[in-house]
Amino acid sequence: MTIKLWDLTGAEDDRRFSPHCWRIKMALRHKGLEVEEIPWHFTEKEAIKASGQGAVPVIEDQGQTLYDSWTIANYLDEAYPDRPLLFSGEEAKTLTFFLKHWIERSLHGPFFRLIVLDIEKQLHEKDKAYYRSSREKRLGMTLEAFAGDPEQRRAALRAALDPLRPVLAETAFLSGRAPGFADYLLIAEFQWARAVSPVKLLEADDPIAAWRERVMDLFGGYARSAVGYPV
Ligand SMILES: N[C@@H](CCC(=O)N[C@@H](CS)C(=O)NCC(=O)O)C(=O)O
Repeated sequence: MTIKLWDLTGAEDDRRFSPHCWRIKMALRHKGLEVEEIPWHFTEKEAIKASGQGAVPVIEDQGQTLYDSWTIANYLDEAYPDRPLLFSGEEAKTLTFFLKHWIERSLHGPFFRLIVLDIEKQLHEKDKAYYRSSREKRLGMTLEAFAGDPEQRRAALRAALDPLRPVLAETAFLSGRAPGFADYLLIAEFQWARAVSPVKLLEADDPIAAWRERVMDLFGGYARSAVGYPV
């Protein structure tokens, strides 16, 4: 049975920029499950009300509605244990849980600062005022004040990414020899940026850039073929 996924989009239906949805889109390809990706805009809360909250990813599978990317990833391994696993075992799951929180607390902010204004430009007209007011309320300042100087922000992101470099200089994937959910957590941040912003995030000789190429090549170049700017 086809899994339904509500996936955030911009003015164009195929500009899919949600990092949390990218985690799940990669996870679904990893598991080889069939998916119908339904374009969704920030203000279309009604369409996902069965989930009892207002954020995506939301999936519908076998009569169940689920939300939250971590919950969904765990569900996919539990519901489809015979398909390739996203977590190779308890230890991998715990370390990946750490990575999720490190990404959310230490990386997501520097990415967001760099692309916060580019996101707004790509949104559907009906989402623009909601995006600005909800984010400015959360940040306690205007989007412009939060964005600050782009060169400084780029340097701050490159510095924030630093703990990944010694790891990715030695191993093909964050999950080891083969990719897993850890890799999808990280590629999701880069796919978010690439979908909305032309800014060059990494130098060509950065080990993270080589890893990004490898992950973008997975599943027949699925991530690479998404609408966005070249990296
Ligand atoms: N913890 C959630 C976060 C989901 C989330 O924040 N999704 C954003 C899109 S990336 C969203 O739908 N926001 C709705 C809104 O801002 O109204 C997860 O990992 O799934």
